[in-house]
Amino acid sequence: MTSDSSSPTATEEIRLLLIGPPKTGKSSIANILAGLNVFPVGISSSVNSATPTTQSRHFTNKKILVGKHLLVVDAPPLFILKDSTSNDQDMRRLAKCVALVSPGPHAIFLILSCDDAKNERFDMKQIVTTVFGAEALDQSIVVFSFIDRLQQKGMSVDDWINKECKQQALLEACGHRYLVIDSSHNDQSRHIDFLNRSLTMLNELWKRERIFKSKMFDDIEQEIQRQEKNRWDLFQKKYVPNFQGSEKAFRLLLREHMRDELEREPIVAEADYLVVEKYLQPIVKSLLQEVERYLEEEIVST
Ligand SMILES: Nc1nc2c(ncn2[C@@H]2O[C@H](COP(=O)(O)OP(=O)(O)OP(=O)(O)O)[C@@H](O)[C@H]2O)c(=O)[nH]1
Ligand SMILES: [Mg+2]
Repeated sequence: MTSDSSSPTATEEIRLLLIGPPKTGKSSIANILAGLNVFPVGISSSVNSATPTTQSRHFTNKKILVGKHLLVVDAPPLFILKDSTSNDQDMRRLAKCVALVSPGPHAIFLILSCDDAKNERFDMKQIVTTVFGAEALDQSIVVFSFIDRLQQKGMSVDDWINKECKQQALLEACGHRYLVIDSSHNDQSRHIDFLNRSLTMLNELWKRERIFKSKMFDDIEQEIQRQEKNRWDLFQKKYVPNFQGSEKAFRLLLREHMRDELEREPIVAEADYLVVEKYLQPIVKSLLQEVERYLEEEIVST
């Protein structure tokens, strides 16, 4: 949740949202992009876990790009919606991530494991379209994790993608943008190639100056701006005297504080939640149908 304090004069940010099925390495990859261990790894995000809703969901890396911040938002797994009692909490977690990445992500990392046949049974293309709209795929990058498992089987990544991977429709819809990683370790020096490729792709998407525009993001952004306005005087008094950058840089700083509050203060999350709830209700319902379909297939195939 905390952000590092260097480079206060950046005026731009790239907002990146990480999504995918459970246990595909989302938080591990978020940590690699953050350059720090800020996202809990290996801790279940399910509703049964002790502190699922208090997990950090965002971090701003200010050192990885010149003149730009990289906001990393680690969404909860999209398919933990196993029963109707979990809906409310799951929606709240999704709502928080929508608010954290407002006014909309420049890019989505869609994280899938090379080692999990279950991934292939979900229609990922349909799921992204359901949650964010079809245009989101234009800004999505597929990330295949667990490539170490392929190496253990003696299979090259290229062979797996060309011959075994069932996500060809998704890859095509994402303009064949994909990355591969063994995210089981967080040694940045061993991820230089992944980081370079990620930043090149993220910059390309950012340069298009296009973020997802949907009614849900428009409404949540309006609500956040309303809350920012309420805090404007207070923030000016608190931060302007020591602030060296432009007004644009100051607005970025203000949003950073808003995001920190959003993670900390349930009351802010509540107001934002009410705004996105009406959009998320049908989305969660539709995801539930997908999970049910998957569970039925699972039973049939076992
Ligand atoms: N072998 C291997 N293990 C990995 C890889 N990436 C992550 N892991 C391990 O898989 C487990 C889950 O990783 P997380 O990063 O917590 O996965 P997640 O997608 O955030 O999990 P949820 O938030 O619960 O859905 C941890 O034990 C990681 O160390 C990988 O590329 N290869
Ligand atoms: Mg996680």
